[in-house]
Amino acid sequence: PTYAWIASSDRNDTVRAAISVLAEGIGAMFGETPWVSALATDPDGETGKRSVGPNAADGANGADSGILVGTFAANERLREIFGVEAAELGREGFAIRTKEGVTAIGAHTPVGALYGAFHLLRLLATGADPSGHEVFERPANKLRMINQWDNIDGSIERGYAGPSIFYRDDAIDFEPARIRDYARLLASVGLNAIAINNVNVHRLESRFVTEDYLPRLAELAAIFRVYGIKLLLSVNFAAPIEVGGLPTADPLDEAVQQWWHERAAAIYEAIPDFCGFLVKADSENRPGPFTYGRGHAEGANMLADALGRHGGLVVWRCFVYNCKQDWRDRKTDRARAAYDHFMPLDGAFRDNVVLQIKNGPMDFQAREPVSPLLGAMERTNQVVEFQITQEYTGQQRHLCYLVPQWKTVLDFETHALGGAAPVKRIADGSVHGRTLGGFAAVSNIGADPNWTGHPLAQANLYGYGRLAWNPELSAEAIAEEWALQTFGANRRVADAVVGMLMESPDIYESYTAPLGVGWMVNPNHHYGPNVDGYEYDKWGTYHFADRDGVGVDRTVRSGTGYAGQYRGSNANMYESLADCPDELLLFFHHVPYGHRLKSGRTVIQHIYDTHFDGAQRAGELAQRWASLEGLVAADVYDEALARFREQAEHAKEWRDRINTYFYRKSGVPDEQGRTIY
Ligand code: GCW
Repeated sequence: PTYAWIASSDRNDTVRAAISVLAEGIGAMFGETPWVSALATDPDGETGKRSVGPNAADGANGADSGILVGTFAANERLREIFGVEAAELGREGFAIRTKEGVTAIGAHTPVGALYGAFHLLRLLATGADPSGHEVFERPANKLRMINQWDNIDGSIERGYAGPSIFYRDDAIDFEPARIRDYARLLASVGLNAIAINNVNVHRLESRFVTEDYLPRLAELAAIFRVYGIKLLLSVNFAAPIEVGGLPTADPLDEAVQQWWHERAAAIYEAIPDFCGFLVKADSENRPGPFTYGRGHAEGANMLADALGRHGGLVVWRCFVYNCKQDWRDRKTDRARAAYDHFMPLDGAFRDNVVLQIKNGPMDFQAREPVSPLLGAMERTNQVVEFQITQEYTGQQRHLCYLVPQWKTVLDFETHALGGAAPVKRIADGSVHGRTLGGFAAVSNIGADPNWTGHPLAQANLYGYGRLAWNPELSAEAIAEEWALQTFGANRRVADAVVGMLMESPDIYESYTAPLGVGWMVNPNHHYGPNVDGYEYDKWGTYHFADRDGVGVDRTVRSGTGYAGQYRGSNANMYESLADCPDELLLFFHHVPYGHRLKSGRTVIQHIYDTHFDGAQRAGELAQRWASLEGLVAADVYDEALARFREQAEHAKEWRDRINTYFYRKSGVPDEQGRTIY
């Protein structure tokens, strides 16, 4: 289709952003940029005659088709087109309808219109019939957050795509245009909140809550605001001491409370729509309320009271565990920790506190069970936390499309309230009638020109946003949307890319740690194989492999009791050696190498087979990508090819190290006699 014009009666930066998104997008797709009505472009709104606005939308100029976009309040024509149907859209939803050449995008708020604009582009890029758009959408989740683990020195904790776009050399230092592009990118998939600094809050970042930094942070907030994205800050629980000079950070101390109240007031003075604080407390050596003999609820509520009067939130992370576990202690289990710490506090948190719970009980491994804390608490707001950055899944040098993993988590039936309670319904708040909930995820972007290092890793950020908006979308549909929008309407490229994305998590899992046992990476940086890297480390995260068997006994009967944290049939399924799914076997059970899986293979043969197979398929990924030479832009092609080649080589190293380790431990030869060193 060609769109001759775009019109709106809104005089608002966000609707203006929607219009430029449409104009640019349509220009890029169809080679002809529509004429934008002056009313819609003039920042002062004093335009008068040149405006076509709603009149053009009446279809007065016959053959010319165009787009009418904006809020119902400002556009009478949109009210007429959608009428009572608009009532269902909520604050961030939108409707799109094409009739007689006019495509109407209507919403109750400017950001709804912006989401609608991006959706129209998505429809056009994915080949929807342009003459018959009829869409009503609203997001499933209220909070759709991204977390930056960026530090003020410009580094990014677990960042694999270059330095930070926000900071440089111990200063907040950014190019507004790049930040605007990021805001637009996040809004294009409907994300609406960003925590702008690492949850490990270091010395200078602890001062972000002071006047030293608030003016610059306000500039960032202003850029994001246009795209409907609100700012959060990660804060240091000990800031009253480290920044405020107080002798304590005890949440029940009045001077401490007063200090946070003053900080909150100053923040809201600078950033009136500030979203809130993100807090990692009493976790991995970060300070927290435990120091003062207080609990998480007392800590979180104190901050919640400071922010609450301004409408702010406290997002409190549940990644709390003993990182100094003694290897002789077979009862302490990191997997149990989040549940053990937080379940007893259900109902103790203020309404403006949200607990942020990692998707699994450990730490973003390629395979983990779903955190049993999700859904367990009935009277506490919860968001599920994913990791888009590929810390344990190949660090954006290996291809690992994470959306299938996230789908598995979201569809997991928790059996809360007796059933029909998958994680996605826990996160959106509907199962327990919570008004606050949603998704959080650690970003995978940096200053690399392509944002994510591996060009195909963009699909993970895209997919995260799409799932946060609508967790019913399939991993494949999301991959296809992304491929068509990224590489253009070339079926051959899209099919190849979708196929590679969809197979990638299985390939990655095949050549890395087997059967859900996890870890087996090099300590600290977490890249590359090291079977015993953490086994004899002080951070002990164990697999207990010896000459007889491997795996962690987390049963109630003879192990750590972790399996008992699940509800109903889930507890029984994981407890039972016979019912535990193969892919999680070693997470829940310690078994001899000769143990037979449901697949019919022994554990040891499974390890050999999957590692040979995974490494081979990793090699094929490189060939499959190579077959697209000339069909995708040369720079993207080259960048990805280099990474696919590295993955292919590195997968062989993984294969050999894992196979060799288990061959030498067990003494059991490969049935097929393949080379194991
Ligand atoms: O995944 C682990 C990382 C840490 C991280 C921590 C967390 C920000 O290895 O780098 O710290 O989790 O989630 O807090």
